[in-house]
Amino acid sequence: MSREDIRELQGRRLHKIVDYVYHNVPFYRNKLQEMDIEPDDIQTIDDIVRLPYTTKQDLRDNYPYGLQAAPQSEIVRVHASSGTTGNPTIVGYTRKDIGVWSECMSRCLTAYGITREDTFSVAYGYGLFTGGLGAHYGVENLGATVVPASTGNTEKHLRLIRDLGITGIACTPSYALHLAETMGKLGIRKEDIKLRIGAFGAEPWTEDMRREIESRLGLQGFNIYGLSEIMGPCVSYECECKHGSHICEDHFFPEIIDPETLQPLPRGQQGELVFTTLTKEGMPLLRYRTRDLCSLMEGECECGRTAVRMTRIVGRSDDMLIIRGINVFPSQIESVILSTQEFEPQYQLIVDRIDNLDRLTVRVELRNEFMTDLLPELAALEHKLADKLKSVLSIRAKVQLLPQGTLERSQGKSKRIIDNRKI
Ligand code: DLL
Repeated sequence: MSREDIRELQGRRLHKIVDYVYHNVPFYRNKLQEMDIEPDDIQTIDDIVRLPYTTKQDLRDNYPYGLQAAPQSEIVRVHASSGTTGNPTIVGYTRKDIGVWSECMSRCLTAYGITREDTFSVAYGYGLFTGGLGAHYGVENLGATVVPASTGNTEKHLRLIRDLGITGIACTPSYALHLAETMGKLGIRKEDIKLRIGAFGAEPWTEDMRREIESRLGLQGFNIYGLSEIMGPCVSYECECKHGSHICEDHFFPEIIDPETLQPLPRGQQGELVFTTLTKEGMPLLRYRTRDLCSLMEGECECGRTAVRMTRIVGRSDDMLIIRGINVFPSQIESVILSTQEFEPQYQLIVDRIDNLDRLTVRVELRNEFMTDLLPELAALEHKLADKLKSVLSIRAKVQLLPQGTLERSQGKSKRIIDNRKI
């Protein structure tokens, strides 16, 4: 489509979605009424700047279904992503939403060069996380053969990659490196496998990592970006030019804003990425602040696609960490520690990458009255905290107990996070 036609389509869809949320989501109706905006005031895509922002806090305040627009009888699936406190963010999808998602995911796969002839392994986690099922439906919709490998069980997965002649794979970039390493241990060479295309995302990665993965697995690696609040994987994807990721902007309208002033920034400037869902029925969102920092790219892409491109994510405007593809907020760890009487509210989080897998170590001070010389008792305490953290974060952390008063007390902002990964 020409840029003009895209903008015209976006304007029409924006008007429709504003009208839809106005009549179906009290949260938005109240906000729009407070701002004195009627759905008919929004006619073109340029009018978007008049609309209110939506934040993760809004989703939390309206947990679980407060922002849902469709009646529950129309919701065919829910996914969830981690919140900054105990409450996850719940996202409901209608059948049409699942159709749009699958279609956009198939678009990504087609851009990478996947066809019906391919056998494609989905090695994102299946479950509440959107990675597994999101990619799965896209592969099926395209008509390629899907192998729902999910995460874990790396050796079995590698044997399947070899024995089934799997040609495409979707997983986090760090898991791709882990696969390469495990291949070495099993004595499988890259000449023994047929992988040719990888769809890597769910966490930040660099050009250096791309080169490393490509050379070790013998494939072409492409970026895939997305977030559960907006849909899941498929919001943007790289084409063969591997120069920025095309946004499915007929469904997800992007803006870049200054995270401090909340003012929209001109094309090309780096800031916080904001999305408005233009067609979603289950939980449509107006101007959702992703907290991801990047910029939108000027100009046409050599591949011929006219959809706007975004650069890689260069950081976050909050303190969220992505560990093994799972979003972790330090505040979640803090509230677990604070709810356990044995520990001081003094902790430090250390993230390392060992054998290409992320490791989280939580260093925490044990209160004097609980200090003991008995190693089994200390080990039991470490286990207890690690179990509690696992139930909240869905990943296992190594807990390291310290005597009370060990960690440096800071005057200003405390340095609680040490991220040793080079990404
Ligand atoms: O990570 C969806 C997804 C699954 C995307 C599989 C790609 C592949 P969430 O768990 O809600 O959803 O996490 C969303 O992950 O706001 C970014 O901070 C980060 N993220 C996702 N993809 C990329 C990427 C899924 N390609 C959050 N590069 C987002 C950098 C990414 N960061």
